[in-house]
Amino acid sequence: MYNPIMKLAIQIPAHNEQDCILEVLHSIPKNIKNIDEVEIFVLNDGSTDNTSKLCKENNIKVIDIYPQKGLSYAFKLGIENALKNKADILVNIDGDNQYNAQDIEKLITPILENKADIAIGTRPIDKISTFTPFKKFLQKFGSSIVSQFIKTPIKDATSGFRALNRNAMLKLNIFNNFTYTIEMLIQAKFKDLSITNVDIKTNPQPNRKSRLFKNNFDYIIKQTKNLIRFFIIYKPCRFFGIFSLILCIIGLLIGARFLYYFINFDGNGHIQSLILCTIIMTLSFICAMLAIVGDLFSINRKLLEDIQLEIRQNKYKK
Ligand SMILES: Nc1nc2c(ncn2[C@@H]2O[C@H](COP(=O)(O)OP(=O)(O)O)[C@@H](O)[C@H]2O)c(=O)[nH]1
Ligand SMILES: [Mg+2]
Repeated sequence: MYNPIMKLAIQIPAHNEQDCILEVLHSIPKNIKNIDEVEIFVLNDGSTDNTSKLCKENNIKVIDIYPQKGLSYAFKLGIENALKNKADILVNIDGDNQYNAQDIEKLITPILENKADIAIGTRPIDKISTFTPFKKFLQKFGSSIVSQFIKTPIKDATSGFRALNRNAMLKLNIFNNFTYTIEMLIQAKFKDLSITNVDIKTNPQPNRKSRLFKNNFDYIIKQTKNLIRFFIIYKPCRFFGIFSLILCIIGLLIGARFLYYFINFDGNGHIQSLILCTIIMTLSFICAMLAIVGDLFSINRKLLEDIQLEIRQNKYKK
């Protein structure tokens, strides 16, 4: 049922995690069922504390990134590293010890059994005492928007505890420069990668400051910007098409108003309606053009992605 040699890569993105990183490293199980080889590496991104030093002292491989390039960049680098080292499965677990590493075995089971390409560790959000009710709401609301967007149930869209098989590693191509979590799910949908949710446990955490978001408001702004951007990138025709249609309807109504007065009241006045109608119809036309151009671009992107996949498959042959 399983491949003879199964290699698991475990990557830990870390930015100033000297207080937690060793705890994470020590909690990773030594033996994992159906896994023959494990490679652990820390993606130390621009840390100004002793994160890198502590890991090296404990004989853990560290990929140092200086200056800081952000979580998405580190994640992408981790995928390249895992592919280069011929890993069959890649697990990402955060360096803040939020996730219980004992669940790695549970997380990778659907991947080992070929039931999914990507497994997302679902936190028991309601039970996390350090999350305020508003943060809990935001997490759930965010996941429901992503689920609707990709028409796949995702219980914890921003979880940093997730596993990918080789197929997903080869196909994913994260390009935003902030966080990979939501983009990865959206790309998975458009690249026919299957996703499953796996319930996992979290560790009790001190009330630490997030390395990614300043506060809830910052979280909302950044994630909303990201979602709009993904909508434009992955569904340009629908995004600009909706705008074009709305503007067209408004323009037609204003135009009809002008015509009504023009025909019934000797054609005097209401020239402002005509000007407004022209402006709105022009904007509608521009949006329609953007929808078409965006659609052509996305076809182009798909072709480039096919080429990239073939290059990667050759470069990282097992
Ligand atoms: N490589 C890299 N990792 C980061 C960066 N910012 C945060 N991280 C790591 O990403 C993980 C998630 O960050 P965290 O602060 O726990 O975010 P939160 O759980 O959303 O509050 C942790 O392991 C951080 O150390 C960054 O800029 N680069
Ligand atoms: Mg965290």
